[in-house]
Amino acid sequence: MKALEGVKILDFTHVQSGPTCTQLLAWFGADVLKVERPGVGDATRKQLVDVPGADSLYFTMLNHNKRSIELNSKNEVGKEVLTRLIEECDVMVENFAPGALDRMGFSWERIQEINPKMILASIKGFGPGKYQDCKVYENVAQCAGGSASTTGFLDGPPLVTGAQIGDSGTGLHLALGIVTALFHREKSGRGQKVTAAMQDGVLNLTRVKLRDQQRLEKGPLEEYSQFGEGIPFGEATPRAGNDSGGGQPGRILKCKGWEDDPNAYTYFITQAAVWEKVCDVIGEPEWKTKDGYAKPKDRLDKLNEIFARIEEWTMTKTKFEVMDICNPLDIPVGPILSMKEIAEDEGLYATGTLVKVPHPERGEYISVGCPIKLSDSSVEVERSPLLGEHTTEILQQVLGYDGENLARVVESGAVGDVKVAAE
Ligand code: CAO
Repeated sequence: MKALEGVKILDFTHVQSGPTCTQLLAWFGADVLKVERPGVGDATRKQLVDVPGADSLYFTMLNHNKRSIELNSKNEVGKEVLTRLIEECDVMVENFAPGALDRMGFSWERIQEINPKMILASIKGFGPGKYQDCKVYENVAQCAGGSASTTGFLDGPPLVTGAQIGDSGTGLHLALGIVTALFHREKSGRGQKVTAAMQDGVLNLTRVKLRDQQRLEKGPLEEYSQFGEGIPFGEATPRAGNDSGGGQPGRILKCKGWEDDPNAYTYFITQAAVWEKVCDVIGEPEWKTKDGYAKPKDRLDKLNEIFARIEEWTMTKTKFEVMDICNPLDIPVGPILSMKEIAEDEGLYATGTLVKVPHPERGEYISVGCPIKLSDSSVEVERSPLLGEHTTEILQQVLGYDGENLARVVESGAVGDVKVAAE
């Protein structure tokens, strides 16, 4: 039995943030019913198309293990079907623009009337306040959540990261809110509203930079490279390049082959506890005891010289050789892996972190499996549904529409172009 077996999710999500949340719940065993506009569906189905006529990777990689029902929630019969879905489901998840659900006629008050045990989970760009009505996308959240202003190099502009911390990050936050509310419902017997704002999610993931903002008010941030370089601090947490966030000096350094390979680099941390081993490995054993080098604080104004010397050594090794040499010595290093290298890593397939998924329209594709492993609730990644693939099945099996009633719903056009076999 899967951990969330028996939990029904009314999945009204689209694009990335909401779908990542409901995909996780589906992987843990919930029955996720994805509601999509008839004939159109989630906009990502047709975004960044690589196989003409087939659902895009953008869609397929975010919507595994779900069932799809086409439903126009703005016409009368559609509203009736949606009401039945709210009655039958435990959780409703949505990431529409602010106010869209109210405009559809399904306010939180109305949803509670229909099903007092319902948990309504929503992602919005901002929480209550001056920006609450804004539509928000990934990079807007990264900028508003403090990530962009603290990412990049001191002499360059703010940078957004490749990791989708605004969308997928907020989806993760919402998933935790949902299972917490389900746990609470076991005791209280009531549903509740769960909201996660993308700005808040990004800020939560960037909290060490708010830590530094407050430390900055008491004096310069001594572990930042700019301190050792004698560059004065401004009023706000600065961009710190590739400095490590935990206070131990770290940099990205070139490795053998860097001239031709844009990813022939390693991360290298001169962790204080293993400084002596670092000195031995790079061939500077005298730095272990030398004045100005032996103590972490004394090294801060020499980090450029020290890392230049370490880089002289890393440039004689591949990033994997650096890992093989340093790892047994507890010197923290990490190869910069390209997406190509990751996609070819057999070890990640063995753990289910990467999966190959067959698809009737596009053939086999690679996806990221469930990154969270439960020993008693295994995950089998199933392909994403075609648009409306389960419309009849959901109307009949989940909602109990049959015979004339089913024909009435289908003929109304509320559920798209569905063919119902004569009884
Ligand atoms: N039947 C009928 N109408 C439907 C429907 C259905 N099954 N599904 C959606 N609609 C309607 C909505 O009700 C809405 O109508 P109104 O504008 O009349 O209220 C309309 O479709 C458009 O929905 P939307 O405003 O949510 O979509 P958008 O493409 O204009 O905006 C987005 C997209 C993501 C910016 C917006 O949804 C948003 O801000 N969401 C919250 C934040 C978020 O999740 N952002 C991350 C997105 S991933 O980068």
